[in-house]
Amino acid sequence: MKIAIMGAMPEEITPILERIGEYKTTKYANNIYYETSYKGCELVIAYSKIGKVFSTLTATSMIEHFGCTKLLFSGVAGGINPSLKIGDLIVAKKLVQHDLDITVFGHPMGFVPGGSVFIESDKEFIDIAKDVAKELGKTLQEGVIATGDQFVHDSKVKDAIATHFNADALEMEGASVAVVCNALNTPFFILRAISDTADTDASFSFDEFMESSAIISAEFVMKMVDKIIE
Ligand code: 4EZ
Repeated sequence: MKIAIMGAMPEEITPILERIGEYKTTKYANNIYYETSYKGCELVIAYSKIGKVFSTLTATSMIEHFGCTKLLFSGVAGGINPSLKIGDLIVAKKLVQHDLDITVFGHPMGFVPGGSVFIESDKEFIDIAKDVAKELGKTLQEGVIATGDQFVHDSKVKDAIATHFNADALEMEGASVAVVCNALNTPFFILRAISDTADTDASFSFDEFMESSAIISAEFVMKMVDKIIE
């Protein structure tokens, strides 16, 4: 078994690399991939850079070039659901591209012919996550994550995404990774810890909390890896 662990920004994977200690670095497709053997299981770790295009490239490379058969994403997100506070964890039950818009042709938001509005994540991984949360005594919310190529910092924009997709959190990579994994039959899991609430002070909140929230998510994902390879 070879597991891909990805984030979008360096801060999202650094806690994982620090925990692992030794790894081999390989350059591929304008990115760096960190390969290691962890408790007898092969891991490929990388941050993609921000947004749907870079995350698509990295997820595809990890599966098609590096041969990963499962993918775990760790990172931070803007909270929509008011029950999500800074540092809280949310796992995606399903994901949607909130900025995919050919509605003028009568299609629903987030839909293009041949695709689907929502993509569901792997149920087994969600069950493992629930077990991990229980063991750690942590609350883990499950919900809809909306992805788009913009850092949302406006309650009106946030509310529109919330209403339209019933979304609980938003970020910039999850749904594109989901599209790749779904197409390539690779079980995947998207975990995010809240760094801000996507309104006017989102950028300040992000700057203050992204590092601590990224650590919360990364530590949880490593506990998941421990359980998956158990
Ligand atoms: C994107 N990521 C943010 C990248 C910000 C700054 C240099 C997560 C995220 C997010 N995405 C946290 N809060 C968000 C928000 N309010 N809108 C979109 O995945 C890069």
